[in-house]
Amino acid sequence: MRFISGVQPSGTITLGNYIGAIRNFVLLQDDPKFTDFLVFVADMHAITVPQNKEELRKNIKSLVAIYLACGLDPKKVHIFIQSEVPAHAMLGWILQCNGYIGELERMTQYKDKSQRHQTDGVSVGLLTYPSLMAADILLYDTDLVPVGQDQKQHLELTRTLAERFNNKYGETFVVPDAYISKAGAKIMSLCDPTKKMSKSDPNPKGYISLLDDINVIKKKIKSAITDLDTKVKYDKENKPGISNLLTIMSCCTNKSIEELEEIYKDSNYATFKEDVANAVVSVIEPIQKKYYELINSKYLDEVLDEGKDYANYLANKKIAKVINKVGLGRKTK
Ligand code: AQP
Repeated sequence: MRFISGVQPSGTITLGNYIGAIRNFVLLQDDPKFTDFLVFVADMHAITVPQNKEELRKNIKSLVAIYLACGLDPKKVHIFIQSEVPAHAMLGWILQCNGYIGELERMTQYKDKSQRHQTDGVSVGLLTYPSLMAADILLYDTDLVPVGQDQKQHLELTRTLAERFNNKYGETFVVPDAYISKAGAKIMSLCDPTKKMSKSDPNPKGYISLLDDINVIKKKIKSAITDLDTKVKYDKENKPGISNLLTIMSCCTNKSIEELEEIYKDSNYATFKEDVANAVVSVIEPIQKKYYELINSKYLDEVLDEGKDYANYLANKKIAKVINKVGLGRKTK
């Protein structure tokens, strides 16, 4: 079974990206059911909203170093940059031509992001992004795609597009399932716990970046928005801030929410937040140490060159089949 997933280099990777995505990649790379494992840097997705060229390049490289620092092992995983495999863009276009505007307009992420980018203009790419995401997955005949809760809707659309294409042109794509981790799949903003934690949040207090200074991380957690009550209790509706911190702590300590509620039943918020901060730091500190050892090494390019060759090999085989099915260009064998 083949695994593929990616993260956008649209900022510095957050604790949300780590808990919802990268941590699962690291766990799954050792799962014997995956005989082939690919993880990419989704740089073409990042340009759906305005990016500074220098920042983007920096974030691409930084994400590769973060992947490795978090524990992805290039002996088990092929790591590549999406824009270095042109078949993603080509299949993205073909899928766009088989999708409907209404389907794309319904996507929650499009609605959220188009609101946020009203002033600098909403790109067409922001709307059609899910068809490129579908291409990222369908090119590789993947059965299982690990996604956070927030990406579930996009995966549903991928399934719809795959089924539609298969019905129209004959069996071509594997229809993938979502793999959603049970605990802490969705981490919320520290400033507004009703919104997800996002690396492109204009307010840096809302997210914890994996590269934030340790003292900054502690400060952000201590000033996280909570309610006026004093009880450390999981109640997503009435206590979203505390529930978010409980989720974060559960993910960082591998203790269940119930265990944590029991431990902190007589504690005040300040003590609890202090412990959450320490738990987060204990996860992030070793990642930062490895990251700074790697970020300027030639090893990153070696890893990316191998990944690029392998991904192009697989993707080119698939896109050739798709081209023939659709009737584009000249028939190839
Ligand atoms: N807050 C989150 N909690 C859990 N999982 C999350 N993911 C993102 N935010 C959270 C998961 O991270 C993976 C990669 O995400 P992405 O970078 O491709 O896109 P995104 O979901 O749009 O992430 P961001 O951080 O919110 O980026 P921006 O700000 O650029 O939009 C996905 O599997 C996602 O589920």
